[in-house]
Amino acid sequence: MKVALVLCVVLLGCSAIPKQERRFPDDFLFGTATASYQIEGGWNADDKGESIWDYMTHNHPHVIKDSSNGDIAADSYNNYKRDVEMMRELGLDAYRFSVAWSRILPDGFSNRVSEAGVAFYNKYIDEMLKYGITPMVTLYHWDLPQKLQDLGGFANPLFPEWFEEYARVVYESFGDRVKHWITFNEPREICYEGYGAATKAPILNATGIGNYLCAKYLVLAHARAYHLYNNQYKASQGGECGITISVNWFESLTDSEEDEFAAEIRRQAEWGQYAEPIFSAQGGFPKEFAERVAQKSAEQGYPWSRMPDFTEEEKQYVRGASDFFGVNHYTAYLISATEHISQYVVPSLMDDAGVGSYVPEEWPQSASSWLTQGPNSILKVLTHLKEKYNDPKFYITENGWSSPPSSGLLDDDRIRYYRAALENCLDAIDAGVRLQGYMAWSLMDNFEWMEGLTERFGLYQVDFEDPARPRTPRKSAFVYKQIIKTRVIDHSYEPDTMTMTIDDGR
Ligand code: PNW
Repeated sequence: MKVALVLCVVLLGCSAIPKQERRFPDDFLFGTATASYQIEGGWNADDKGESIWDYMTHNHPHVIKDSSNGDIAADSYNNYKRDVEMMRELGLDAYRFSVAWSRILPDGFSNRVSEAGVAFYNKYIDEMLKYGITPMVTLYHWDLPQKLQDLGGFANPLFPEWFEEYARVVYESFGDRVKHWITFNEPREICYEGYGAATKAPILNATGIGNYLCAKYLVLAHARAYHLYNNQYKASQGGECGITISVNWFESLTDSEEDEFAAEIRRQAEWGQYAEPIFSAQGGFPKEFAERVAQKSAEQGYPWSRMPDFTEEEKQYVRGASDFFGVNHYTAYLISATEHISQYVVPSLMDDAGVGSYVPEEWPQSASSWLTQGPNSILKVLTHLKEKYNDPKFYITENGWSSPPSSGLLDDDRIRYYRAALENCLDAIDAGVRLQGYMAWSLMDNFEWMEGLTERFGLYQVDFEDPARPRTPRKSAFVYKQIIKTRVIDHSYEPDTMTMTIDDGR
């Protein structure tokens, strides 16, 4: 058996195209991603309103590891031309960034639209288009107007209406030039970390309750913004609208049935909650996990499940409401039904899931405690989602690797991570996955949320000590540039200089 397998691999290896020569399609979109609060600064420039990250970092500075904040960040509010110059240096096809809700609508509602806010994004977008770079815009990357948080934020049943009105202003303002829309970035991090824990703003820590309320109204809000685009803008503007979900890989520790089921429960708890209502054939929250939460809620004396159900009408409205599946992928875990189980707060999502997770020591570790390089995890994610959700169109909307601030410009660990991830993208394309693009996180170092400036994800290093926030390319920037230019991953490529140029006259 073993001999046959080895022979098979050898023969396949000979007849298949050598890995080095596999090419990305010409229309594959190579890009980088960023988010408003992490790069822009200008937190109160012109008439911008306060966001939940402004509020939290100003009122509770110690929740951030180094007590830093995004008041200035990489100062893209003033450095936007340099940002676009970096995109040209890399030869990017696309650039994913987010719009700050409170920069466009200072009060959160559409009664007052900020002219200065709209003007800033117009300049940014026009500068990209001037050089043939396709903008991909996220409507919401975590910076809710504080005034809406004061009213309950994502836990308020009216949230979907507020979001729809904000989306309308954004489509009206930029939709003549922006053709790729992402409603939300990472529902899990918004709902679980922000409402069901205290690891992101608004640090509500309403464990096992707030996260599920948020999940329901976020999904409904997404569907509203999707239908609005579809019904009122798509025909004239001709773009597409989807959502980005963080899909880390959760694999069963052993091949026992119990562990397989435990891994499935954890996948449902982490991202199935958001993917299932939108992308599955039957709609609604994932069945087995919802049953678990309902059962635990009953045992705990709640009169209803802590995970609110969708009505049939809501299920219908949400099902199929996305033109593509945006995947943010970073890390992987092995899941067990009986081993490595921690004590969790009751009630909480992690207690509801009730499974153990494990990361083998041999998986390379980044500067972020949660981020390791598991084997072939992007390929496993993409083929799993393709099967489960009937072959949707995909973009990898984020993927990246962190290093400590002291690590400098020679980032071979980041290069290793990117090359492995991109090989997986080619494998996925070979396996028939409809993968249309890849956005590296991130164009440059930025404010890494609760970790402040202590973890760096940039292809470009940013000097946060210097008021001008100068950007310098890391070695990974040159390697990514070479891949984009040749559409091939050459594992032996070494840049012969660390000086950037703009090629192709772009
Ligand atoms: C993403 N996890 O967050 C965000 O979209 C970015 O804004 C962020 O800077 C980047 O990844 C790096 O952290 C994540 O625990 C945070 O698996 C946590 C996880 C995944 C993504």
